[in-house]
Amino acid sequence: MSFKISLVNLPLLAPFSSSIGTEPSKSALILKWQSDGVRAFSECFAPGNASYYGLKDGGDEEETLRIIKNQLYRVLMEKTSPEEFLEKVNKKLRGYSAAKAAVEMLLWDYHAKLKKESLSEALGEPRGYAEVGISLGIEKTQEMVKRVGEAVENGYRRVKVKIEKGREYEILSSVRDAFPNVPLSADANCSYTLKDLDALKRIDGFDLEYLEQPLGRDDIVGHAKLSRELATPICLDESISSVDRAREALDTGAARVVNIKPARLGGLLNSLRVAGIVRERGGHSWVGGMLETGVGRAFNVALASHRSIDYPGDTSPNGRYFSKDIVKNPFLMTKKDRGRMRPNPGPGIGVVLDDAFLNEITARRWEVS
Ligand code: OSB
Ligand code: MG
Repeated sequence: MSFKISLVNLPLLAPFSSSIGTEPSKSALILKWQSDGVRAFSECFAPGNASYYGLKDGGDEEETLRIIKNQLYRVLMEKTSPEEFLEKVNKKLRGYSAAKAAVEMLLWDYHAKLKKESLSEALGEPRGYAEVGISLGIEKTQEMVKRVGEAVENGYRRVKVKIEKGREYEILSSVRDAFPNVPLSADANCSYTLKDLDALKRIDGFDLEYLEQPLGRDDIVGHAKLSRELATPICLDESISSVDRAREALDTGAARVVNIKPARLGGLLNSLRVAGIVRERGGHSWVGGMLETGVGRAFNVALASHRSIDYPGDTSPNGRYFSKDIVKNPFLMTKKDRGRMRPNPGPGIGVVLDDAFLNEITARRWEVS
């Protein structure tokens, strides 16, 4: 049995900007667990800038590592189901969703590999493919229009553009003028308040699929009010910090659409629970992303292939983010795939790690015993 964790820093093809800030590169913890002849992998969101991602429940990198090594690893070694794992760790530990998610996903990969099935089979209700959208970071308006055009050309099923306060009308009107029919959404990453209602009403006529997370992450009541004022459906991302919060968002009318991120929800089981709740209530869900490396991306694509998830996600192929990734079998999407991507055939997440490259970009490493 061995358990290794690497902190990696992977250069992005281009810096990624939102209303909160700019990411020059992607950092993540890669978890490698070997047991019973199985090599399981997962990715933990490295929380240097956790508040940006609406994951401010887990401290910094050191604290995340400490939690994984001192608390979660002990429960992992019991090799329980993901469900039992969550029950056990939630009794003793609040928050730390990203750390819990990373260890929970190791268990999914481990059990699927033991049974020699793919992760998407292990999750159940496999559709066989994920529908793929793209998330475009904040750009100068002309550059944004150009990038939307490239995304349409590449067959993406939905284009999401990041907006920021004061530039929402300019960005969206320019994109809509150039592409009147593209399925379009806008992500504000919490940058508005209800005082900005007039500005938000001005973009209500652009026929967006949804407006993602306009208000603060704790403002469920505000989003419910805003939903009553706008024809555009509200999608929540940062606000969806738990299964209960997702139910509250649907039942109060704060959201009709939910962005599901395993790292924010404590893993795949909770992600599926949220998707189920949304489906029962007639809402829509999709799998978001946080610029994951090839390891986290394989989990996201498998999840996005679950039948309960009905909208295209932010699960673009690896090459949209990185010139070289830490896996040898990146996802590809050519024009003839028309915005669909198959999950890996497995076993488990089915990625082949590029150990030499992983080594090259590893800033720190730990071996847990
Ligand atoms: O708000 O959905 C978001 C990236 C990092 C943090 C938050 C978000 C995003 C994205 C990019 O929109 C999604 C992706 O392509 O991985
Ligand atoms: Mg978002």
